[in-house]
Amino acid sequence: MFDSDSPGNIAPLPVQIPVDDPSPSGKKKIKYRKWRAGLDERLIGPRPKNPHKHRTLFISYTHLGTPGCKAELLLDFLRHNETETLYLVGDIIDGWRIKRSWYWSASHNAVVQEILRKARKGTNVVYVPGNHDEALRDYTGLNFGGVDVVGETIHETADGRRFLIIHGDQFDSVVKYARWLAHLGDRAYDMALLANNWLHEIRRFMGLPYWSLSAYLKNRVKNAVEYISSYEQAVAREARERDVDGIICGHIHHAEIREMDGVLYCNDGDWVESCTAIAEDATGAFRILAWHLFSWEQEGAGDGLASRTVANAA
Ligand SMILES: [Mn+2]
Repeated sequence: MFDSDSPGNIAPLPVQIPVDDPSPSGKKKIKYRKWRAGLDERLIGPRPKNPHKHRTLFISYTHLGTPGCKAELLLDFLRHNETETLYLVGDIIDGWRIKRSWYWSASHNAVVQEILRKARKGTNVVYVPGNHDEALRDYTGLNFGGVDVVGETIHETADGRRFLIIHGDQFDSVVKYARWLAHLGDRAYDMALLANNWLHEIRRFMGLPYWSLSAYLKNRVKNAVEYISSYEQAVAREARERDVDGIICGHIHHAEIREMDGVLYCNDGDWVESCTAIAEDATGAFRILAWHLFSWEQEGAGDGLASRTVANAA
């Protein structure tokens, strides 16, 4: 009855419905090769047998989509550290950059895949957007591939303390009141890094020792230290007003765990320069983890977690 030769048969669909590839291995193999192109075998090979276990991990400022992102170190870190809950505390993907130029590589892809894998394997992944990925703030309350997007949230530690999880640009008057200025700063810093490379080449040609323009410029920012401390004070004030035990934020690329007037200020740093995260253990204690070296470079250097353990303060 459904014989294709029968009269009155309906015309074939104009679009070809894809059928299963008879030799999936071939195409998949090429796709897989493309996906892992340029990645070190050790980043995609067998998984570590004894990953570090945490109750909660907090990371921010990974800036996926920019060449500055230390995606390979981040991938190595994610593979070697398991957690019940993973908070992505903003600036995970750089949306400002997407508008100008887009940088994406196999390692950036692998980081996203690894985070989604964690979500699939039972990790509770919570994404708190920041100012660079502010477009995601329109999607709070939604869940993408097991990742919950929230505007801000409260995290309860193992020992019952309550922490406000927020990216932190809300406390930064520069970003809040003069966005163009922040954009300018972002671009100026890129230019400085680029100029730094040229300058280095010229100086080397002239037989002069290495001198970092970007480091020099950074040091010239007279109020940088003052800025950080006033930022921290603003965050701590907010914590007291909200009646929480502390705040965990990111935004200023400066990892810190510090008690400030009865509240605990925690900043999980960044994955552009310092490669840091904040970890909560089973007792509710926080510490800063630094993953400056790849796991295979860490042998003989302790457990690889160059960290500052912080007692259950506050
Ligand atoms: Mn930020």
